[in-house]
This record gives sequence, C-alpha cells and structure tokens, in this order.
Amino acid sequence: WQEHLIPGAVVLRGQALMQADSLLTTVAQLLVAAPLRHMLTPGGQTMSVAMSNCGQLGWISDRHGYRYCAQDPTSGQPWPAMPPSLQQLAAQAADLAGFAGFEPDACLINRYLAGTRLSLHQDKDERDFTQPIVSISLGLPATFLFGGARRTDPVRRIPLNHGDIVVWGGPARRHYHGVAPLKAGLHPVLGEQRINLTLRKAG
Ligand code: MD3
Ligand code: FE
Repeated sequence: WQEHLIPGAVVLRGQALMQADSLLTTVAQLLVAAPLRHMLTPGGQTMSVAMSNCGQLGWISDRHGYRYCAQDPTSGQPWPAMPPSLQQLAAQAADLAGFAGFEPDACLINRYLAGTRLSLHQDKDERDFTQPIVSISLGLPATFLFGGARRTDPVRRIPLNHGDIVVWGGPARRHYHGVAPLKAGLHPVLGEQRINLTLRKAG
C-alpha cells in the first residue's frame, strides 16, 4: 500500500521485501569492487555515513565539494555497473508512484551503524530536478526526517523499515531531509546495520 507524505513523496511499504535477500547478496558483491568509505565534507569533517556507489555515476564528497564522478576516487576505476535487477526495482517503484520511465544512472549505497546520522540537507547535485529519487531501506529501522522547502520548516519523523521504498519527486524533490541517529539493534538479515540505496538520474 501507498502513503503520500506530500504530493510527489510516496512511501511504498515493504515493496522491496520479496527481493531483499537477493538485493543484499548483490550489494555485498558490489562492495567488494568498491568498498564502503567515510568521505570528507568540504569543511574537512568525516561523514558519519559510510558510502559507496554503483552505476555510471557515483556521488562523492571531498575537500573540493560534492559532485558526481564516473570513477571511484579510491581505485581510479569506474564504479561497478548497476545491476539490472536494482534498476528495474527502482523503475517499478517510480512507476507505482506516478513517475513513468525512470532510468537511474547512479546508486548511492549508504551504510549506517548505531549512532550514524545524516544531518538535514537538500539533494541538489543532480542535473534534472524533474526526475524523482528512489530510496530503498534495508536492515535496521531508521527515523527519516522530512522537512520542507526551507531549512527552518517543521520536520516530520517517518519510520522506515527493512524493505520499504520511498519515491521523492515533484515538489518533495527539493525538500530538506535527513536521518536521525540510528538506534542500536540486531536485524535478522543485516545484523547491526542499515543499508540505504538511493537511486538517481544524476547526469
Ligand atoms: C527527500 N540519504 O543520500 S534516502 C542522501 O537514508 C540521503 O541514506 C538518506 O538523503 C538515507 O542524500 C535518505 C531518501 C531521500 C533521498 C533524497 C531525497 C529522501 C529525499 C530528496 C528530497 C527529499
Ligand atoms: Fe539526501
């Protein structure tokens, strides 16, 4: 079933559940080729979330800023290709939310451990803001923080569980958002972690 947070922001509860195990096997393989790492913010802080990417483009952060890059800066090699099953799952979710023809070229892999958080921000490094963003939650539950168009707007707390997919398009695409510090726990499949896959059309 679907839950509309605001126009364009649709929560598809459990939409990834059937494929969750095979998705996690695939992610583990991707992370051998492009291991998780803590990137630096332009301000010189180490990010609390550990990240990697797959697809034609990957999101990176370093002293020079935030941007998309075709190569993994750690290896100098292209990011691993996006598995077709992942691309198809994201396109199906986007379609269910009313965004037909979504063709993601970037998948950011975010790994959260107990205490990991993502502070309030906007996603604005992509070329075309009419394209939605699809986010797949796996492992430990998290509290997603969903704000408004301005940083000072009130923030809603949205629980996200293993297998939930959220599509963020339309007006929601520019909203501030983040993730509250992850609570410690033990997930039957993923153990002490949460993994979030964020699929975008970046280029
Ligand atoms: C709402 N990641 O990587 S995904 C990010 O759970 C990021 O790892 C979070 O925010 C995570 O940039 C949340 C969900 C998400 C992604 C993009 C959005 C929510 C969004 C863009 C606009 C509004
Ligand atoms: Fe974001």
